[in-house]
Amino acid sequence: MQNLHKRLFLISKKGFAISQQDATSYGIGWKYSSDLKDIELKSDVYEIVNDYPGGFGFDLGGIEHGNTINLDTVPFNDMRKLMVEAYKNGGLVTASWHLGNPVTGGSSWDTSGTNVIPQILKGGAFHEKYRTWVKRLADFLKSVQYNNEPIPIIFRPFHEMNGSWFWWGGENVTAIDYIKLWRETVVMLRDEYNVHNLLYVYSPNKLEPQDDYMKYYPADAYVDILGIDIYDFYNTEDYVKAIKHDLKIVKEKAEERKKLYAFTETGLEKLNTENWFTEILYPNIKNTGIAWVLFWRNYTVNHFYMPYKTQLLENDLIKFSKYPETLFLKEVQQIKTKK
Ligand code: BMA
Repeated sequence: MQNLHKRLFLISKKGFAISQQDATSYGIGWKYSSDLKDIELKSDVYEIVNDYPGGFGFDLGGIEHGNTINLDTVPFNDMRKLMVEAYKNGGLVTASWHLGNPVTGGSSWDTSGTNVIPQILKGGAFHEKYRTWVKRLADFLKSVQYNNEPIPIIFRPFHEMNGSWFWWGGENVTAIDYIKLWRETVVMLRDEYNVHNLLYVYSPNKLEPQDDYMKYYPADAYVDILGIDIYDFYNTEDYVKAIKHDLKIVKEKAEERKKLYAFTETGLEKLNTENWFTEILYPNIKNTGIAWVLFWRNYTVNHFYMPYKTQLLENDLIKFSKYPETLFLKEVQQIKTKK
């Protein structure tokens, strides 16, 4: 883990790793298949810039149920291979966890079960169930191995907790309960289930005027990296303002603690704004000190965040990829620590 941490530090000094959720799992018009022998890893980004993203995001939602595929239909067996490939090739591996609601049995977005957290913490009626869920998560995380060692993974659970769309956030919880859930989960993973291949990321959503970035912060001992998720909802002014304002706070809070920080999710769905990468995003993230920026997934022509061949921003992505700070895989893999 120290090695990954050092690499992230070195990356943040050079620029930021351009990353994408499910970059190699699927894209527009294709899906990874383990049946195809010797298939080169595919990625929409690769088709355009002749290089893979420097970071690869995955989502573990569904592992808690013992499912064989995640909530976005990626088989966990494929995910494991793709994570190992990413690591072998010198890329970063990040994982979010859109876990279900343990009390109602619904999804992450099911906020109908009131006060879920106290019921799954120690002493709660659903605690044993939650323990089983964390055990399944732990088993998977430990099973992602290269040379018989679990690979280092940047883990970003319970994200966007300042919003109220997930059962673990906003109006559905108290900050105290959220913090307890985070800490209990970390302790369970680390001390009970022996998971030692994670760096933990705290990642609120874009700050609303009343929001305090630190409100749900579980404490320095339970967090390795600070982050934030901000999307452009076709409101450039608002997006740019939020990036400037929020990243400044993230940077400040991280630097006070000597921690790394990142732009943990962003994007413009359908990429319908000319020169979005070079003119809107880049000027606002250059020189900020973030270690990576993660674009969301390329699922369908109505839900994608990186250009694919012939898409409007194809050339803009090429231009963006040539900037010194935008680190794709070939650059990220050169950044090594001395052993
Ligand atoms: C959301 C959307 C959903 C998806 C979820 C988890 O932002 O992309 O379609 O299920 O992330 O990946």
